[in-house]
Amino acid sequence: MRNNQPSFLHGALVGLLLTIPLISSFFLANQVVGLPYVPFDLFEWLSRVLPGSLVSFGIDTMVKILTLFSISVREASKPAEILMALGQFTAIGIVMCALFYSVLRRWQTARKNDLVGMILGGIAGIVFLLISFQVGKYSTSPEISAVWVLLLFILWGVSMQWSYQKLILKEIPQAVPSEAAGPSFEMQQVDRRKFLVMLGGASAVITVIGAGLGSLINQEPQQTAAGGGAESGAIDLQTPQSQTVTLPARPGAVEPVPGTRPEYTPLEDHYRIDINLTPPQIDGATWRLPVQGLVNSPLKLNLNSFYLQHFGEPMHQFVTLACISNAIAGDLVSTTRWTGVPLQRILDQTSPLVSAKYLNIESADGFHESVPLEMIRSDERIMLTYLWDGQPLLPKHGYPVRIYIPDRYGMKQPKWITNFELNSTEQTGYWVERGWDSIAQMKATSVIDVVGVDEVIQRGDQEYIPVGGIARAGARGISKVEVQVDDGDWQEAQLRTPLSGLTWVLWRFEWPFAAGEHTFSVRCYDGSGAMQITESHPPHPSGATGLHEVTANI
Ligand SMILES: Nc1nc2c(c(=O)[nH]1)N[C@H]1C(S)=C(S)[C@@H](COP(=O)(O)O)O[C@H]1N2
Ligand SMILES: [Mo]
Repeated sequence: MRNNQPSFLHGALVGLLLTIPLISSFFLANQVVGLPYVPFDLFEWLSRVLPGSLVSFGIDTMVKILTLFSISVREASKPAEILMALGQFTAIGIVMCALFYSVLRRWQTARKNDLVGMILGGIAGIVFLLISFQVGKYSTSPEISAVWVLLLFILWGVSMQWSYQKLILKEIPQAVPSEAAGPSFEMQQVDRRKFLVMLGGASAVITVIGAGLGSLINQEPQQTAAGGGAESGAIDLQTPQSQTVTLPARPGAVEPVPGTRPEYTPLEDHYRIDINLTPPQIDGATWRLPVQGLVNSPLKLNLNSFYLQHFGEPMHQFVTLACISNAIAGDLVSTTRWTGVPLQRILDQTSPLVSAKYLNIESADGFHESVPLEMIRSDERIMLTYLWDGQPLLPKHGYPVRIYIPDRYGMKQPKWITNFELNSTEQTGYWVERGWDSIAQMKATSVIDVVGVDEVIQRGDQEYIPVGGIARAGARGISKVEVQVDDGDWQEAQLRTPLSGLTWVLWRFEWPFAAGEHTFSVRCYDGSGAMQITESHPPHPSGATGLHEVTANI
């Protein structure tokens, strides 16, 4: 007997056609009113609860694939993660619907009871809602979020079952018993196809509307710097600083070779790395930062604490920040001007108890780190930062405040800080728990940005090709950069005066022209004269090392 029930594969197809508009509806409501974006929440939640080695492996693989295709990791890593998140959620939808159809095929009672799809949708809704609450960075009230998420999932479940009914080939009472079974069955096959096409059409329409409207509206997070109207006094906190930062004048400084990356990264180009698909959205007006734990007088900071200078004059520092996952010549490194107040000034006001040894830091996204108080006491440059490039931190870069710790990779430096707790014990950092270096001191590295084959310099009757790039060693500075061409001697490059002792150094080397194919290598020495590690090692677990080489045909 031919089976008139829809198959596992029909289920998979319907799952696809129903899950995509589900995603787009979540997206639209998220953009318009900030309701939970369930597919993203699932991805973020998994990346937090799965074992660190697995997550690191996933990130590594992604970076490798992007690098293999010469795609900028800085630009593509978030989009790639977003694709993975959407793909993952769609796959779950497909599998669930396919399994559901298999069950319905075998289980007639369920098939006849319309409530089954609703119940399935409801259960999925509850599970995903709990996940969303776990990730929990939404501004809408939990009740409204709950109603919305449950409603959509129930609708999704009901649609699955309804589609199932539509796809059944009905036993039509036969007028002419013998022959009619064939053609009628085929006509119904045509109806089945028509239904699927119609479902596909509806799915496409909802998807396009949701995605289109959603991206048009794109709810921009609140970016005012105000700190609690009542207490604040009438001060315009919107533009606390001039919008443009003046770089230090360095008359006579070595000129960068054209093609070297900008010494000061335009803010919109600053790399971004964090455990979120969408940054936590913190309302600056209601944001409070408790400083508590083993202290005599706990504090509660708000943005006015900084704008009204409760802790004195702000400090400006040009800083090169880098991600520990960055490959030697990778683009997860950028430079801007950080403004904040030394953390020690804040801690002083709390009169810490002698038993307090660590500052444990918590962030809105569940990220956390710990800094020894000893380190904060001995280093004035450790600061609570609220401006980048003279402007309030962008939401993706940690608005309203983040910490700065010299000489450490980004993984030690939380953004979106929501709690400071002084404690006698250290709370192991987020990435440290996941197998990365607990100190995470920045490695000395140097990179060739450009071999200036089109920038030939004529001096006397000798032609030179300028070669340029960066060298950095955290807060230790760079004392020397050397370049080697082919198997020649290492020769000293010229160093451009850096923006500060905390930034990269641009270097320049003029190489006496010789036609043919040549390999250029670079190495650097930090401020204490220690040479960078030349042995190649991948980023995990303490930051990449090795020589950067570029081959050019001249
Ligand atoms: N709250 C929070 N802070 C965080 C992270 C994070 O995931 N969450 N990532 C860290 C890492 S790994 C890096 S490299 C830097 C990157 O800062 P940026 O994105 O502003 O360049 O932020 C750090 N601070
Ligand atoms: Mo990082």
